Amino acid sequence: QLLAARQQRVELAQYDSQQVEYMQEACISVDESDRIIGAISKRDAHSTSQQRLILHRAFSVFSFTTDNKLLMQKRSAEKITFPNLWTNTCCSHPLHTHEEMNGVPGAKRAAIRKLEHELGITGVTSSQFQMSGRYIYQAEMTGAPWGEHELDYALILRGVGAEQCEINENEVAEIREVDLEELRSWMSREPHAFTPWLKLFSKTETFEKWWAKNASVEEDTNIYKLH
Ligand code: DMA
Ligand code: MN
Repeated sequence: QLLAARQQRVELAQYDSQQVEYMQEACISVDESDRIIGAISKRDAHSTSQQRLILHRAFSVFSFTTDNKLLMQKRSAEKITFPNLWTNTCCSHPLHTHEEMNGVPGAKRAAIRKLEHELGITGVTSSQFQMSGRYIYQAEMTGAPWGEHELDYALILRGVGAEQCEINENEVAEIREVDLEELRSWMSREPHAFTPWLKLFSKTETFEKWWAKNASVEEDTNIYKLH
C-alpha cells in the first residue's frame, strides 16, 4: 500500500500543483441508470491504471450567444486530462456533496460553480439551463494514463458569450465563439485539436438542434450512449 501511494505521488509530481490538488475532489460514482454508488476521488475516477475506468457523473455546458454561436474554450496546458484541446463551453463534475448529488438541480448548481471558476461568468441561475439528455461515453488519452468514463448531463445555456468571460488561465488557455459551419470545417481541418467528448456530441442528431434558436425548452433526462 505504501508502495502504491508512493507511485501515485510520483505519477502526479510532474503536473501543475493546483490541478494536482483538484485530483482530491470527490466525484460521484454511478451505475448506467445514474443511481449513485458512492464517492470516488477525481484521481481514481480518471486513472487508467485502475483495472477499468469508473463511471461517474459529469456535466457539459454548451453556451450559445444571442447571435447563435457556441462559446468554446481551449483547455489549458496545465489540465492533467486532455490538455490543450478545444471543447465546449465548460465541463466538470458535480461533487459528492448534499447539494450537488441532487440530480439535475445538483448538476446545474455544479455548472454555475464551474462557469464562474473557469470562465469568470457570474449571474447565471439554474432556470437558465435547458437539460438536454444524459450521455454515457468513454475515452482514453494517448500517451498518458488518464481517461474519462462519464454519465454526462448536457446543459444548454443561451445568451452568454465571450464578453461575459474573464478566463482563469490555470483552466482555460483561450476562448472563441463559432457558428455551426465554422465549427464543422474547423473540426474536419484539425480533428486532433478537439476533445473526444466534443467529437462524440458533434455526431449526434441533438447537436444540430441545439443550434436552432427556438430549440424546444423541454427538459430531456433520457440516458443515451455515445460511441
Ligand atoms: C470533465 O471535465 C467533464 C467532462 C464532461 C469531460 P474537466 O476535465 O474539464 O473537469 P475539471 O474542470 O473539473 O477538471
Ligand atoms: Mn470525468
